Amino acid sequence: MMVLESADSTRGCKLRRLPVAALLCLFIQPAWAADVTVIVMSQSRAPISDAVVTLSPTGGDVSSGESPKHAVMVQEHQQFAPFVLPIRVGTTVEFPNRDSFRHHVYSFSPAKTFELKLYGGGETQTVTFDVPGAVALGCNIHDNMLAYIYVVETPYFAKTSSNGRAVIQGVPPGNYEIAAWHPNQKSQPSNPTGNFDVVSENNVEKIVSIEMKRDRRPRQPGAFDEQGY
Ligand SMILES: [Cu+2]
Repeated sequence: MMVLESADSTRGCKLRRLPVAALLCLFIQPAWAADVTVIVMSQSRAPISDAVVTLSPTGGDVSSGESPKHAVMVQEHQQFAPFVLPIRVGTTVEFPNRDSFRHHVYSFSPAKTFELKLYGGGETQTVTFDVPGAVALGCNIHDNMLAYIYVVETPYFAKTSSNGRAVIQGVPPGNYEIAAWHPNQKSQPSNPTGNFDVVSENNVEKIVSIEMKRDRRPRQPGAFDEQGY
């Protein structure tokens, strides 16, 4: 009796102890995909959090792949959260105001110029982002409020956590260009940092270095101009 024990050939099939089901798995097995971990570091080798990592298929076909159609940028405690929100083109972002006072959210960025005029606590406004690029957010009432929405075309993207690591799951076989973006990096927009192949379902780990400005989050009016958005 043949029982398929290979992790390679039974990936995604939970009925590996049944030979008939195992054979069936050979025919209905979905295409494999790999998880790609990208570590983003500064020029001084410090891990960079809140960096957006993208994998763009060589040839530019970004039409396939699933990604969320909705995302949330909260206003709470007189701050935006998260500080950086990566989304795919076409995503609608909700802007719930969870404070007891009003906010007036706006952006002058070319990728999305918009204004959500004064709205109070408990209210939510929505904006759909159709153009790739960095969108710097501010509030007309509270100058300290600052956040970024980074709109990407590819379905393969993730944001680094505090240890500088981002995991992009379910990357199908192919050749990809890696890019990393951070609002405080020296050159804007993001610079592609090279290509690599996903040739097996073995997970891949890559290290990307980006040159950062001084470690600061601009809190003054006019800071957007300095950022070049
Ligand atoms: Cu505000």
